[in-house]
Amino acid sequence: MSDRKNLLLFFDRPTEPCFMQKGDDAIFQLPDNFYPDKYKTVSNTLANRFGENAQRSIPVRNIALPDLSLPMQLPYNDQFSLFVPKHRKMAGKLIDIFMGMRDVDDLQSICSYCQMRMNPYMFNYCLSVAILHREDTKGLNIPTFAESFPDKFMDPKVFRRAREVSTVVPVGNRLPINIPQNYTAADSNPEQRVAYFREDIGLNLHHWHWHLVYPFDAADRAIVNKDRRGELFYYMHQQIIARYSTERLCNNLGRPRRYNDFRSPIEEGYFPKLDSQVASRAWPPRFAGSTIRDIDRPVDQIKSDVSQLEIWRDRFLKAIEDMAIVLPNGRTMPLDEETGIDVLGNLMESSIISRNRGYYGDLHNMGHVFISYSHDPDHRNLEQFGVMGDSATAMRDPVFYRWHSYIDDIFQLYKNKLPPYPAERLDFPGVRVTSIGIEGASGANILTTQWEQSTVELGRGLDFTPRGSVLARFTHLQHDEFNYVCTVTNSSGSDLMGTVRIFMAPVLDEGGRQLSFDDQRRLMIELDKFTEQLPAGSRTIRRRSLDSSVTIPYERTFRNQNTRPGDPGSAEAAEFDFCGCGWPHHLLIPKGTDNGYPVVLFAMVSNWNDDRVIQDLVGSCNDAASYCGIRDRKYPDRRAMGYPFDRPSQASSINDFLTPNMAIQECSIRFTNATRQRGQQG
Ligand code: CUO
Repeated sequence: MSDRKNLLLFFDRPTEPCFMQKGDDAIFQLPDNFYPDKYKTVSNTLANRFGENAQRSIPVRNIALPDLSLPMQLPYNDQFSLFVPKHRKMAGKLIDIFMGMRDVDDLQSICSYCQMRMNPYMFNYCLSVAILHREDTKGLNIPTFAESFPDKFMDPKVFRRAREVSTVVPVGNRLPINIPQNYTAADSNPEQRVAYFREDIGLNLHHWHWHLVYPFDAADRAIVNKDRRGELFYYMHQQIIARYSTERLCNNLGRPRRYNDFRSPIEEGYFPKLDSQVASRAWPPRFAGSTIRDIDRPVDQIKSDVSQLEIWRDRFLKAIEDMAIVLPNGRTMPLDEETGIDVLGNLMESSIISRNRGYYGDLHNMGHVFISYSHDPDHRNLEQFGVMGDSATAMRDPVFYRWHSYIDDIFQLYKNKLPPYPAERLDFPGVRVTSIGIEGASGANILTTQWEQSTVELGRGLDFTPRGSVLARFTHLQHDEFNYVCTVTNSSGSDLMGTVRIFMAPVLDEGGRQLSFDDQRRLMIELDKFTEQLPAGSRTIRRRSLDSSVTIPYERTFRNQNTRPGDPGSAEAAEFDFCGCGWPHHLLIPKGTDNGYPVVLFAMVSNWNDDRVIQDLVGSCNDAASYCGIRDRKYPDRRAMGYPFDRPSQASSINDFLTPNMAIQECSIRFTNATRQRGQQG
């Protein structure tokens, strides 16, 4: 049986054929018939040439190949998008093939065959999904996508310099290459003020990883049909919008305007300044004032009219109006209080568990597709899609947030139909939260942020260059770590368990006026959620910002394949692989302002008996569950995601909303325009 760890070698230098060196020391020994035609005549020479230097030669089993014709249809050098229906089908097929391999040896064989022939982006995606979901590969840690395909995350100038460095300078003497900050547009473009957020490498990795953990399509329904998946789609993206809106407010910009009129031009342009190394092409831009147009691209098998989007949208609105959806058999199914949001989320994502794909169509995905082809809707210029077409790059573009604001608005229409939570569904009798506050580096209730520089490894993604580590240094937002301090009184006379829920929201709108409670509620950012014992009497709960249930530690966002804990297969490592999904910790706190940006901090302790989900959590990664769920388990909170702010309320202000088990505190976020190196604490 071959070592399953070898599978990870397929992520190394994705366009170099796998008979060349992979990883630090290995080559795959291929059966003759596995060599692509262009190499067949020299297969012996190649095997000898690359085999000589390799310390480890991995024999590949000669298996009967399954029918690969569908995934093979995607040209090697094209872009790959989960939002394009045809690509989704091809990927679904390839995932099924990978999932269906009898054992690791067979999987390795099929991978070595596919790696040299198939579109590298699609291959990488499908193999990642398979490794995450196969029983015999659980616990293997797929490398961070930014290392395999750094070209999706950074300025292409870096690669030229990286090639130069890796060719000229010996390993060990190489200095990191600087990636400039804010290189995609001039400072005079107001949208540029939040480029640090949109173009953050960790943020885009999180989004890519989220969609990897929640694939749309596979023959094995279990891979797709995860607990409350549709609701999580709504909630994770809702939180993106709340967070981005807050970043904008900190930077003197209005909240994102919904993209809801498909006939009017999109004001914001976006010039990505990214190159695809696989396609040897620059990512196409979208000019300011572009309008989406009917798409007819035979190569991508997409023919769809803008009016189709409007039809689907109207069906969603009708379903929410009626609080019932139409099923394929013509009957209706009510959207109830508990599961309605999940049903809507699945319809909107249009995965295979959508209740009626035929009727509600593909609104969310096709929105991405229409926008990403607006520069070449009929392929007359032979251009590929723009960044909105790829989950690894979509969040770079301002229009992403306008589209998702609209999607979110549709979900909110449904939430608005639900009755406000009555006091008894908010209160926790006997439990009183007497205060919540922040112990920060600069004093009580002050949060502090600045820039930080970190490095990411490029060596694994630099195909056809000399080997060895090449680091790129990039700049991102960072906050100083802090503690939440919450005092709670339990006067019930007996010990209780509570769930502490911590949120934060802006106080003022773009005009400097007090936000209405309904607006503020929609801007609530989840910071943390945890279970706590509440012995009779009073106690002070201290909780570190680092332990947030929405974020994953910095090291996991940018993890290096070589520096992971434990051996693959160990319990420690098993907890690791799902965990690439999670909000990057360095973006936990919005940027704030030089003078201190006012926010309200909110804490609530709810009754754990009403929240808890009984399940065994041993051996699962559960530290970023709020936005990502828990692998193979139920979502670990029975309440609606976003509770208690997921529904409108009759309260006129946040003060008015509070029950005794809640408390608020005005805080401020102070930004210092200085840059420190990672490792220095401010
Ligand atoms: Cu994540 Cu639209 O779903 O990008």
